[in-house]
Amino acid sequence: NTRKPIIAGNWKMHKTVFEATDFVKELLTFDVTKDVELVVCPTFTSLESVSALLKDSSVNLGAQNVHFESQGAFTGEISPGMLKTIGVDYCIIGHSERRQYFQETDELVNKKVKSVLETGMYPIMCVGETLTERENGDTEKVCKTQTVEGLKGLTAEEIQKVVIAYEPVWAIGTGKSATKEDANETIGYIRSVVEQLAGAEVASVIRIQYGGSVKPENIAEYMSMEHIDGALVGGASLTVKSFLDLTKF
Ligand code: G2H
Repeated sequence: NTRKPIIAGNWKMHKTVFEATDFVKELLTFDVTKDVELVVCPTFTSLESVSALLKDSSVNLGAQNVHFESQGAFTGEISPGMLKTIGVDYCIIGHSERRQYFQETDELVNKKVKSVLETGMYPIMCVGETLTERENGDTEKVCKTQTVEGLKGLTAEEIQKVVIAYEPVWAIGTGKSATKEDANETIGYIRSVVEQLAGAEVASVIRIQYGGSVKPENIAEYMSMEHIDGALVGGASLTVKSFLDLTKF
């Protein structure tokens, strides 16, 4: 396929602005491959400083969350326009930690996805089943609902701009990763759901990542699979060496 792989580092609630800028300065001393799109997703407090450093590089910048309104009385929230203004390219939406600890619903995810696209950024929309759901045989049902509801009301042209991250919740930060076959099968299924929504053409170009305990030791396995277009990586994205090693597959 012709889809460009995308490796995104989700730093979660790690790194002060000093640690974040040190990381990026070190990262930029290396020749970063152009065959893989690299994205770093620091916390809000580091976005502007990191953005300034990444300005003339091929590495892209992502936020980990966003509000769907453009402005208003929403104490503590940050709008898509505020992110776009400081050079943010991507926004992770509906990560399972946000669904689990901050009660994010498919409806909210959908509002955020729409708002991010309207602002001219690209959503990285996360979907994935919990362990109980997997054990009940509901993996496809859950992924389908989250994909359909998350992309609701979008045109095919808009859907094409979305990156989907399939992250089985039981594999996140647990050291337990899905087998490459399981991940590929579910991602292939998600691609078929996209086809139902937006047609075969969009389904063939939309990028779908795998996420959940991806590390340099297993990245090549995932990347060898037909439907897997990259990875959303937490723990293994936190050091420059490990992050760069994720591009060697
Ligand atoms: C899944 C992933 C990053 P980790 O949350 O999105 O984290 O790679 O640490 O499992």
